[in-house]
Amino acid sequence: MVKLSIIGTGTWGIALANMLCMTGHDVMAWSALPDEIDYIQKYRKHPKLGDTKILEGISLTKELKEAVEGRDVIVFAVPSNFVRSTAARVAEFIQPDQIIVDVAKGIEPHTLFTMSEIIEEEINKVKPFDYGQIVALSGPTHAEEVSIGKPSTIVSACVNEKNAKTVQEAFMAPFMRVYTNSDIKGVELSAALKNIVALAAGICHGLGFGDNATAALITRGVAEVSTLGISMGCSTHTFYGLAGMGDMIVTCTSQHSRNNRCGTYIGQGYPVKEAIEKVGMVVEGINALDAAYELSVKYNVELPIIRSVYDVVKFGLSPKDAVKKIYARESKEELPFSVLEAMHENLNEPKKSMPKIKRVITYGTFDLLHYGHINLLRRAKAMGDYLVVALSTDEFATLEKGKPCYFNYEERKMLLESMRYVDLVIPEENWDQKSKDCQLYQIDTLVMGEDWKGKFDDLKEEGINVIYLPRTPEISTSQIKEDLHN
Ligand code: C2G
Repeated sequence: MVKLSIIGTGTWGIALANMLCMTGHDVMAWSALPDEIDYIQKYRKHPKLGDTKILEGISLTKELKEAVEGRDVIVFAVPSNFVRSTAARVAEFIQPDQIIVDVAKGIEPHTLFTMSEIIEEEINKVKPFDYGQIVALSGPTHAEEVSIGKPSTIVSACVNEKNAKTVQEAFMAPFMRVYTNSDIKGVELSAALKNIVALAAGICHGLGFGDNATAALITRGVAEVSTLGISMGCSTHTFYGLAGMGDMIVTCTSQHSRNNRCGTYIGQGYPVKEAIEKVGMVVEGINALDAAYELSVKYNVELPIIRSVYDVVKFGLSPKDAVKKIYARESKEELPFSVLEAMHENLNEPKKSMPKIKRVITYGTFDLLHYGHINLLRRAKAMGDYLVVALSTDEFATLEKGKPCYFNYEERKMLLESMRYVDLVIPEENWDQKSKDCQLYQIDTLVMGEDWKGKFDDLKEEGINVIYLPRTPEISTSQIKEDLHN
């Protein structure tokens, strides 16, 4: 039995409270609105959950201190734009061993923080709180269905596998299957951006379009979100999983979805403000638009569907014209989305207003990583925006270079990937792969220490900028080995 508190008694908070109570956990609910607590205390119902009974076993409180202290898990079920203020208030009472579960779906404008990043930042202003204590719980789960025990699935995402599993066990139920995923960034990005695609689906619905349009939006919507997510270092699989594709389907095809309903009103011709009022609840897709647009600029990724919704909502573009604009785009391949294709797609159409990403590559063994290597990598990164490091495999280093490594390839790769200068590590298996690599990774500049001066000038004929940088004197891996040996 786990002691959980639900912070925020909206439809989703209450649906989860009911489920957790039903499976035998100790559940307490808190709201920032005291009269919401009074209403629930009196009627044991939620005004927006029909006649679903709120179980007696759920205790209620108006004191945040009581809702946090002594609880194992604190569930943030407030709207995304209240996550920061709520985290700031919770920070005073939270303990380092407690787990915070966020179920709000959104991305903060300007900071571009996900919900878990906001929570981490706010609490760490007051006391040390590890990011691994924060779990994102997200998936294809309409509150209306969960609150009446209809079979559902959801993802428990956290960088700390143990905490992801703790939350997984707590939220498993006869009608709820929970899956863990370590890619919390991808899960939260999907959760926020699918709401915008759902607005688009509603707009098409409002324009009288059919299932073909919905299917197109779901498929291309997932492709857009995954392109952006992969460029941000997330895992492809997340976007084609429950928190990505799953949530996209359930939100784009269901009238339970506020974003879908709001989009439908907009498609029918209602002004945006009126459409939101008619839904009468928070429309997270609207709140996520600024951040989505800023992310597409920051990562130089084109998001046609999301951008169209942005133009309709922010600039008053008519839904019909938005559809015309999308259909007038030049024809394209349906690329299987990976980082390379994503970048390649952007390279094909360098944006007028967006600078082309400059890509740099360098090669090395990088064994016993030392500050001479770091100096090289820092200067190489400064030559562009994206640094690929081709790392000598164990075989190549031993057999071809006669330099057996102390750390093996995986260890040397992990060290390099932990560095903020390095964006991608690929294997260097032979001396002759440089030309192919430069083509494959759209490289503009190859950088090497000057001990290689002149060795790679042939690449200049292929339009590659070849730069040799001064080595850092007095330090080398062989020197380290010698000193240690003596
Ligand atoms: N380097 C440096 N200063 C040092 C030591 C190394 O600038 N004191 C640079 C090297 O010039 C090289 C990079 O750091 O550009 C990686 O060094 P090594 O791991 O020794 O790489 P190396 O064995 O030279 O392999 O195909 C090219 C080879 O893979 C390069």
